[in-house]
Amino acid sequence: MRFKKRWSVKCALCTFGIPLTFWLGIYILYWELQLSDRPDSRRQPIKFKARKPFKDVDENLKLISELENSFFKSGDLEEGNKPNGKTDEKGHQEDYDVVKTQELGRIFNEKDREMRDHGYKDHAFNQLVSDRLSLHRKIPDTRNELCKEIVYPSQLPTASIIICFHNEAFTALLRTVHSVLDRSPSDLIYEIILVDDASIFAHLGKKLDQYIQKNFYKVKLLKTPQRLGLIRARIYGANFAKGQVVVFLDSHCEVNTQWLQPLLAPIAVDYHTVTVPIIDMINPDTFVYQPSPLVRGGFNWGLHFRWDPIPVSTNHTVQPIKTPTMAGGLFAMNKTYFHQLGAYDAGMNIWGGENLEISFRIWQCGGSLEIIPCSRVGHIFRKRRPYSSPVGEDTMLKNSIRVAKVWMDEYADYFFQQNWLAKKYSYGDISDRLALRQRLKCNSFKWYLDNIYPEQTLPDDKQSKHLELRMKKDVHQDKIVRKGSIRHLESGKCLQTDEEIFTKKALIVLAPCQQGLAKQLWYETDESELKLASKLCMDVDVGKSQQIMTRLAKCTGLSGSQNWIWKSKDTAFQVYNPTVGMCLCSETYAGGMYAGVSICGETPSQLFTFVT
Ligand code: UD2
Ligand code: MN
Repeated sequence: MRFKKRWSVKCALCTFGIPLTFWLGIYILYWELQLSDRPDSRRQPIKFKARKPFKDVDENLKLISELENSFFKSGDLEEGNKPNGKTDEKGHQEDYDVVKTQELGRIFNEKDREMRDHGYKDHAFNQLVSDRLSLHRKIPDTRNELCKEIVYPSQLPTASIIICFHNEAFTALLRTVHSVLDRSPSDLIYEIILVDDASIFAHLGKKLDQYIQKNFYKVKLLKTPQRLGLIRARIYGANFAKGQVVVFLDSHCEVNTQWLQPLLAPIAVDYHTVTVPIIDMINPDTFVYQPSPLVRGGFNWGLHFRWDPIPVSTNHTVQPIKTPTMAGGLFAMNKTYFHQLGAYDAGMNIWGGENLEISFRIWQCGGSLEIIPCSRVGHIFRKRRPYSSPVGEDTMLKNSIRVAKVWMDEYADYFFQQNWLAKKYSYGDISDRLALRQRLKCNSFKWYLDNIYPEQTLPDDKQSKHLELRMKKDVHQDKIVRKGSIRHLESGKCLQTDEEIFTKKALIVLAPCQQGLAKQLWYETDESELKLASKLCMDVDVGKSQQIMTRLAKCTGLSGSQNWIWKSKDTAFQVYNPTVGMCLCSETYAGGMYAGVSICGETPSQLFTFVT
């Protein structure tokens, strides 16, 4: 018996064990080879370790490989979820229509929701929508009709387009590049220089290299040796430029029809002219493209850039408009002049202040800065910056001190009076910049205020406070479409604020309906906002948690998280929010009933009626 048992064990080992070990070995070998062969291999991100300036290396690498694994699948639309517009061969939406674009953020499942939240964390805009849009999508031509009649000279200087980026979303970056190639005469584009400012995301590694190699021949990709910040990264890029004009763009733009010729033409006439397009708004939540009004650049004494109305005397719709300052991201300048004028202040770190510095310098040292109404470029305006300074420095403050000390003479005092922190903040050595100012024999700041920005008021000027207030005042006037209460069909309750009607951030709850109660009186505007008592708007916190609550917030007047689109569902309506891509619903929490949002579906908790 014992003998038999031992034999049967041996037999089993021979028959199953040995072949099993053999095949297991082959299998492991196969996968090893596969992995090292694959361009997106999980080993790939390790390459990025060497140039990573962050402390939490392992945390980041983990995140990178997670992202890498889910990347590209994110924007892919499953059968049945395809956008209802014209799509390219990959199913990404190509044509433009506000309603269709708003649909692109729709969340179909948990994976979508995760992707969207990841995108917000990394980029502060809705990456899910960006990934679902074609890289060649159409955008509305927002120019004044008169612009279309202008004929530009056939001989214009060539441009080097310089786009710096740090951790940009793959599709937003490539859409910027494609829009330039799609909407510029090719003989005017000498090259496009992409400057990768020490990005750590895997999709900006081999995947980007390969995409560039396969799809472009005028695009050069440079990598900064370490994180330089946007100011030094631009200098770095400009040093490689070979075109006659350098044109800077942020890495999340879409240039509009015939954007380049109007920027180059004034430079061809006088190379001291620096030109800026009108910056249209790409909504960070929905990617809806909205035209910007005609305004020009100014600043306040805290040295923050602001938009100013255009003085009536110079109210052009087509002609260039002289502007005291520029927003910073998008402009064109003769390359030699850019260097002659001192490029940028290389002592400035990461972000902020360089736009006022170059504006003051252009004007004070003999140049001219103009907004070109016939050139329009869309830019994703984010509500926050998704990156920080590696050493935690307040770079805006540091850079602004350098601006004040170098260019503003006695007027610098106004800045320091407003900014007590600035008095003690370390700002580095400015001797080179002071020498530059001497060498170029630049005018005083008083000259600049008197001649270029006479509209500017001083802080101790009574009129100034009045003007600031006027500028802050919401110029956006809505049309009310209907007013009444919003009734939840399932519970029969009505939406109302949890607190007073003027209390910001108050949660929206479901309470017994009471006719005429101000807390339940909603005004729907022609921009699809829901204003309570005509003051605050129903809004949602996006990308923060699983359970998203609705709250009251200051009306922004922009399409986005405050948009509520009523979609008929036989007996009642679903109320769709294009920013979160989900529908208004009732949520029960700690015994109370709240208004939240959830994935749109056939559920009675999402049905509402507007009772006028
Ligand atoms: C605005 C400008 C921006 C710049 C900034 C002030 C527009 C449309 N944008 O802020 O160009 O003038 O004001 O400094 O006028 N980047 C790097 N390295 C970094 C940080 C950022 O390359 O360390 C890139 C970034 O990926 C982007 C560009 O610099 O392409 C501008 O940064 P932003 O988009 O965060 O700045 P924005 O638009 O808030
Ligand atoms: Mn930007």
